[in-house]
Amino acid sequence: MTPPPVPGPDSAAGVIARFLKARGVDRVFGLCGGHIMPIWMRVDAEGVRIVDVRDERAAVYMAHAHAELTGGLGVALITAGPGVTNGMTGLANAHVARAPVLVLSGMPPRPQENRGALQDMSHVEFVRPLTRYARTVREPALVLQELDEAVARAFGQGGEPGPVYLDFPVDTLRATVPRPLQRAEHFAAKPPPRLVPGEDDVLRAVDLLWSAKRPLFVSGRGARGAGAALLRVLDALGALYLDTGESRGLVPDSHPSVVAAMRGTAMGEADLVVTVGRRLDFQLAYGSPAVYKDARFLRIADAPSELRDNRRGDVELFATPALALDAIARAANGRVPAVDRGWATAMRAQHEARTRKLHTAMREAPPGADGRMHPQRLLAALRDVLPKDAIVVADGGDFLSFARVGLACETYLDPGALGCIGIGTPFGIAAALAHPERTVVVVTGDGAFGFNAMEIDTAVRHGAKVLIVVANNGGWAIEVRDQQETYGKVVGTELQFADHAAMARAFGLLGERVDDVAALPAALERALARRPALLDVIVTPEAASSDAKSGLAWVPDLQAIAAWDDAERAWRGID
Ligand SMILES: Cc1ncc(C[n+]2csc(CCOP(=O)(O)OP(=O)(O)O)c2C)c(N)n1
Repeated sequence: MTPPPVPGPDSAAGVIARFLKARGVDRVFGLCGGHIMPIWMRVDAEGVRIVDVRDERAAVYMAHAHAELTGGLGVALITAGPGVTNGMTGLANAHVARAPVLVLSGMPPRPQENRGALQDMSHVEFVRPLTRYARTVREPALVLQELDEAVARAFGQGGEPGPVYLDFPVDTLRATVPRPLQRAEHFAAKPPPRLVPGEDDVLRAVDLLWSAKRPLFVSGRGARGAGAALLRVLDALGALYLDTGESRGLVPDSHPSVVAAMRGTAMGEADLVVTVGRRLDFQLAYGSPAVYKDARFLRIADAPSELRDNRRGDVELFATPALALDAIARAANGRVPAVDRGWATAMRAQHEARTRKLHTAMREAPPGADGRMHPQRLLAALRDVLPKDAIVVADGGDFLSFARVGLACETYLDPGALGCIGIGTPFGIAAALAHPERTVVVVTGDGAFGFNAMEIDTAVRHGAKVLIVVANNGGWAIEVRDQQETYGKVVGTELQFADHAAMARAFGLLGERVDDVAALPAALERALARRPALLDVIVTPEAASSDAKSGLAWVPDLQAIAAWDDAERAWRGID
C-alpha cells in the first residue's frame, strides 16, 4: 500500500492554511476526518490552533461565538457527509444571526464523485439557503480566489454578512497550486468597506431627530462598533434607548438613556423610533403600527435586512452606522432638541425603580410548593459574584428568560432569533478561549445543556475556563407550562433530575450539586476559582418566567407575544 504524499505548503491544503494564517485566523474549530485531513494537518503546520470538538454542530457554534466576540472570522473545519449535516444547525444559527463564519469541508476524490463513494453528498445543494456563498472548488488553481471571495461575502461585502461554505475534493487538496497563481492580492486582508451617508439624508435625519418629542433608539448586530457615536447622539438629544441581545453592552446600563425595564411602554409611547443596525423582527413587534402607535421611523444600517424590513423608515440611511451617527452629530451641532425631558426623565426613573424591585424580588423569591429553590435565587447569588466585565451565555427556556433580565454583564450571548437552544456550552467554551482573562459563565436549563453536554470534554482538554451553571428543574419547563395551560396535559416534556455534576466530574471538571440557597455563595466561589467547573443547581420547575407569561411559548398567530398579538388583532379589526 502506498500512502498518499503528505501535502506541503504549496498544495491546495497548504494554501488554505496559509490563507487563514494571513487573514489573522489563529484557531479553527473542528472534528477530523480523512476528507479534510490535508487541511487539518497543514493548519497545524502553520501554527493555527485546532480546537477539536465532539460534534460538528458544536464546532460551528464555537466559530460563531468566536466571530461575535472578536469581530473577526470564525472558522469551522468539518468532514464530508455527516460532518456537514451535523454542522447544519450551526450554519442555520449563524445565518439568522448574520455571523461571519467560514465552514470548510472535504469531498471524495474527483475520480470517485457520484459513484457511491464514502461520505459522498452534494453539500452545496443543502447548505446554499443558509449561506452567503457555497461552492465546491475542484480546480487547485482557484482555491485562493474562492477563499478570498467567500471571506468577503462572510463580512457582508456586497450583501448581507453571514456564514459561507467551501468544500474541496480530497485529491484537489493534495494537488499543487502553481506558484504564479498564489497571488498576494488574494492572501492580503482587506479593510472593511465604509459606506458614507448621503448629505441630504443626514440633514433629513437630523430634522426628524431634533423635532422628535419622544425619540427611542434600538440597536442590534449592525451597531457593534458604533457605540461611541451612538452615545454622542443619545447625549446630544437626551433620547431613550433599548438594547437587544444582539448588541448588549453597547450602551452601559448606568447611562440615563437606558430604559430596558420599560420596554413595552417606551415602544408604545415613542414618536420616533431609530433602529441602528437592527432588524424589526419578532422581538420588536415587526415594527407594527399596532404596537408603535404614534411613531415615525428612522432606519440606519449597512445591511439591507436591517434597513427596511417590515417597516420603511421616514428616512433610511444606508451607511456604516458609526459614520451615519457621527455625521448626524456633526450636522446637528448646536441645534436644540425638542425632546420632552419630563417624559425621558420619568421613564428612566420608572426603569430604575422597576430594576431595584426586580433585584429585591430575585433575592427574596420563595421556593416552589415542592420546596425547591426558585431560579431567581440562583441568579441573585450569581449577580453578587460576577465581575462587571463578565461574559454571560444564557441558554434554555424559562431559565434563559430569567437570566436575560436578571443578570447584568458587559457581553451577552444567547440562542438568538433562531431560538437555537443548546448553544450554551459551545458558546461558553469559545468565549473562554477567546477571552481567557475574563469570567465566562454559561447559565443554562438542564434540557438545553443536554444537546452539547459532551463538549465539557472539549472544555477540559483545551483548558477553557468556563463556569457552567445548570438550572436543573427536571424538565423542559417552559414547554411543560404551555402544555398545562393550553392543553391541560403534560406529555413528553419531563426529564430526570439527572446528576450533571457527576457527569462533569467524569470528564475532569469540578462538579458540584447544590440544592440549598445558603450553599450557593461558597459553591460559586469554589467553582469560579477552579474553572472549568459545573454547578448542577436544583431549582423548582414551578417558577413561571416572563417569556412563559407573555405567551412566547405558545406562538400566537400575528405577533410573538400575546399582548402584541391582541393589539395587532384590534388594529386589524379581527375579533
Ligand atoms: C433546538 C431546539 N429544540 C427545541 C426548542 C423548543 N424549546 C424552547 S425552550 C425549550 C425548553 C428548554 O428547557 P430547559 O433548557 O430545561 O429550560 P427550562 O425551560 O426548563 O428553564 C424547548 C424544548 C428550541 N427552541 N430549540
